[in-house]
Amino acid sequence: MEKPVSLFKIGGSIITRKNSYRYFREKVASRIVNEILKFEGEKIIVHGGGSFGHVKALEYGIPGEITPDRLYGASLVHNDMIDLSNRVAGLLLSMDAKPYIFSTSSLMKEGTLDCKDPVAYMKKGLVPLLFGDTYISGNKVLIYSGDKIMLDLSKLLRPSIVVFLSDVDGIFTDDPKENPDAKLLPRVKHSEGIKAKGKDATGGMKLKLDTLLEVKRYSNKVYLINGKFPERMRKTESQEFKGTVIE
Ligand code: ATP
Ligand code: IP8
Repeated sequence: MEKPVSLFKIGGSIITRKNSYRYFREKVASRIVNEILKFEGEKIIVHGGGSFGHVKALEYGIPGEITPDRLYGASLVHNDMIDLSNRVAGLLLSMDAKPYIFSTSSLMKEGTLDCKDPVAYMKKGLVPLLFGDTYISGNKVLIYSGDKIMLDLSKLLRPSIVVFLSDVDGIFTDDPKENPDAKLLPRVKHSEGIKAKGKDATGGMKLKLDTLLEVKRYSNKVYLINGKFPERMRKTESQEFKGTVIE
């Protein structure tokens, strides 16, 4: 019998302080991975960039055409992302899980992410750990976001549950950090009427919402949950669940 597969994206906004370059929130990350490990069956964890990815990507104008300066930026961001991944992997190891980091840029084959190896390693009992990353394609320096990785994995694995963790309670009618009147949407079916400006190097919440809606085509259970309260991941079926269900 096939084991259930769960996919998790730990948003960079929750495990880092997004505006302070390379600030890792170790305690929050630790609580998140601890909750993730309570899920039965096979799992893959993806994490985003936060201040390990977006600060320097924006500073060096990534994505963009190859220039010596931008190549330096790509190298720097890639290295910082490996550092962030190592920190997450360290937490998983300390909890006796078996993380296995795959560098996204090394899995890129002509613009497509080759997920064969991460899936094969998952089937052996390891916990593949992937991350949003810079990569080079043709004459461009590009970014493959953690959200896109989640979509690729969802298409391939048809997971029983897909959880995106971020630093907000879910999807709101508008950015809750900028608009105090924004209302939390417990269910979202389409992006119409939702204001979501993208202000990081990969489009922020705007692109995330489109990706979440696409992920929903490959999994019955797709959620956006606040990573400050990771125990909410186990309450998705209960009345008191707080977060957004993608329908
Ligand atoms: P990263 O991209 O670094 O991995 P992440 O995946 O956690 O981070 P972001 O791309 O930073 O997520 O998106 C989350 C942010 O989106 C929130 O901090 C919030 O301020 C902003 N946002 C904008 N519009 C909305 C909205 N309509 N509902 C909820 N959050 C929104
Ligand atoms: O944070 C992009 O991944 P995301 C990470 O999931 C980088 O959008 C390298 C900026």
